[in-house]
Formats: sequence, C-alpha cells, structure tokens
Amino acid sequence: MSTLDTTSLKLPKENLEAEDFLPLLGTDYIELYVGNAKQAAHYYMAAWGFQPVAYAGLETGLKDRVSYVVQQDKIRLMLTSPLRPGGEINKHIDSHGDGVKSIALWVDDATKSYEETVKRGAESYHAPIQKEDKEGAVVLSGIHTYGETVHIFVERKNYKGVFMPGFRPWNPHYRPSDVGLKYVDHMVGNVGWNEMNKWCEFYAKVMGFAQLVSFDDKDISTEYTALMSKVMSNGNGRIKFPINEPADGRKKSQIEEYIEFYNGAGVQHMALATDNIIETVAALRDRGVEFLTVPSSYYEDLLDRVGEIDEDLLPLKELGILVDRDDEGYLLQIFTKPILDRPTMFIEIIQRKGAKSFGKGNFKALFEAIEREQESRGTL
Ligand code: TYF
Ligand code: FE
Repeated sequence: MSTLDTTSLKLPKENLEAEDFLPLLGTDYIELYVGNAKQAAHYYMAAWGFQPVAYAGLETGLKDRVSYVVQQDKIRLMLTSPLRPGGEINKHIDSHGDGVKSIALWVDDATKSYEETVKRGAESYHAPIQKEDKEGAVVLSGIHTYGETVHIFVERKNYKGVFMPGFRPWNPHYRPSDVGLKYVDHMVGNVGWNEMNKWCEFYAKVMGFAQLVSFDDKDISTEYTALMSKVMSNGNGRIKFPINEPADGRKKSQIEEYIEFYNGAGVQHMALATDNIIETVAALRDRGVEFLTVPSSYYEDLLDRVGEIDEDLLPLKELGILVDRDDEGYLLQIFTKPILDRPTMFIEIIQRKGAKSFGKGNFKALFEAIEREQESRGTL
C-alpha cells in the first residue's frame, strides 16, 4: 500500500520541537569521480548549460588529481579525475564507472555536523579540516553513507572566492547559455536487497531526517520492474533523499540492474528543478540530451487524471513530459536515459507547482519506459 500521507509531508512534530542537531542550508555541490574530467565538464556545459567556475590540478599544486567545478544557479557539480595510476579515485572508477562520490551539504558548522553525526553512529570519512586562502576560509568534514558514497559538510565562513580554497577561477572562452536549471530537488540512492530500511534508519538516526513517503512492491511490482522506495527528508525539507531497493518481480528490477553495473549501492538519479520545464527540456533536447519516452496514450487521459494545468498539452506531449497531482498541487517531470555507458545514473528534470510528492501517478508509465530500455540492452 502506498502511504502518501500529506500530513507527514509537513515536518513531524517531534522534529519541530526538538532542536535540529543537523541544520542543513542546502546542497553545496555534487562531486562525480569520472574518467576524464575535462571532457565531463565540457559535456555538462555544452549539453546541460552549466557555467565554468573553478579548477584545481597540477597548475594549482595538486599532484595526483584534477577537479573542474561548473555551476547553474544553485546547482554546483565537481568533476574529478585521477592523473596517475592507483589510488582511491581510480579504484572508484574501476568499480563503479563514472558516478557520484560526494553529496556535499552546506552547513553553518561543519565541526558540529561531524561530531553530532559521528556520535550517532556515522562512519567518519574525514575529520573537520579548515582550508584558507586570501578570499577567506572553508571548513570541510565528511561521513560515509550507502556504498562508497559520502556526505561532505561544507561550512563557508563568508568565503568570497569563486568556490573554495585550493581552487582557482576557471574562465574558459566557452560559456554556453544555461537551460534554466535552478536547484537540486532530490538525490536518489539505490541500495541492495533488503537494505532500504537500514539506510532510512541511518538518515533518521544519524542525520535526524524524517520519512516523507513510502512505496512498496505492491505499488510498483505487479506488472513492471519491482522496487521499494522511501523518501527521507531533513528538518527544513531542503534535502530529500529517496532510497530504493530492488524487489522481486516478473523481470529483473531496474534497481538490480543498477546495482550490478554500478557494482554496489550508489546515486541513481539527481533531480534538478526548473521553473519552466518546457523551455528547459526543449533546450536540453536541442543540445543532444536523450529522454525516456512514454506512449502517446499517456496524454489521452492526462487531464482527466490531473485536472486543469497551466501548460498546453501539446508541448508536454511533444517533449514527453509527465504530470502528476497530489493534495497540494501538481508537478511536471521527465527522466533522461542513463547519461553514462553503464546503465547506472540518470537525471530527472522536475518542476513543482505546489506538489511535494515524487510522481507516484507516473510510476507505471515511467517504469515501463525504463523496462523498454532494459529490454533493448538485453539486461532483463
Ligand atoms: O525520485 C523519485 O522517487 C521519482 C520516481 O527508480 C522514481 O523520481 C522512483 C524510482 C526510480 C525512478 C524514479
Ligand atoms: Fe526522482
């Protein structure tokens, strides 16, 4: 049974009354370990409209790695590659392919964030360290989460530079226009068989998150790819982490396929918000981003299902944008095909018009679209 209990979408009373021991201001950056950061940065600029911001590498005194930082409104991506054989980054890429290493969270106090979470059972990734340059100081600390993924706590002490100490401004000539992406709406983790509850408990106990929604195999396993999913949210609702685990179904779960190719748990998708999904998706399509498509029958009864919406149906249908409604409003969303050669990570574009949910009404159409992709890969 699905439990989209909208009263629980507001914050649980206990969490409002008790002091939030881990106040999070937002997503600071997302770091991907990739085989070729220079080309990955170019891809995120050319196809996705990110702007070049900062660079660290041999020229800035690093010996073994390189990082490019690109940004679009509040969304910051860091692309990192190794420069020599061996080491942690190569090992990560060998095991997982390109993928998300760090989901960095912006906090007021990275030392307290570290102490409070480690005290509650988080495994340390690294203790607080202060980095300084002439633009100011930043304190970083880190804890492990599912798979080899980590959370970095980023405390910006009125830092005035382009990104953080250790990086220099990156100002290439090439600066394609943005596509209207605004902020990270949610970051989804895929975990192994029967591991969803363990990781939801981690976010509850170690990070003080509360559960917003849960979907079980009965919601989503009868006809299509089976999975279970729970959405965890921090106190102020700015950080939302759905966690999926595979479930038995008639065919191989898309989550199982991910776990196989990623070689373990990891980030399945990042959902990036726009305030004009039609313009954003049209621009992304023009730049070569490939999206999943649903049969045109999806649009025949769409307005019966979701009621009146502000957008014209035709562009939604032409672009393949999905719509769903909950008690508080509606949302529009669309999903790319995997953005890597391994069928692992993809990106969701989402526009919220009041809705705080995740598109449950689209699961059937979406999972069937994912299944068609699995079919074409012969991985079902
Ligand atoms: O984040 C979500 O919950 C939605 C729906 O494998 C979804 O984007 C859930 C599971 C999945 C793909 C999309
Ligand atoms: Fe999503």
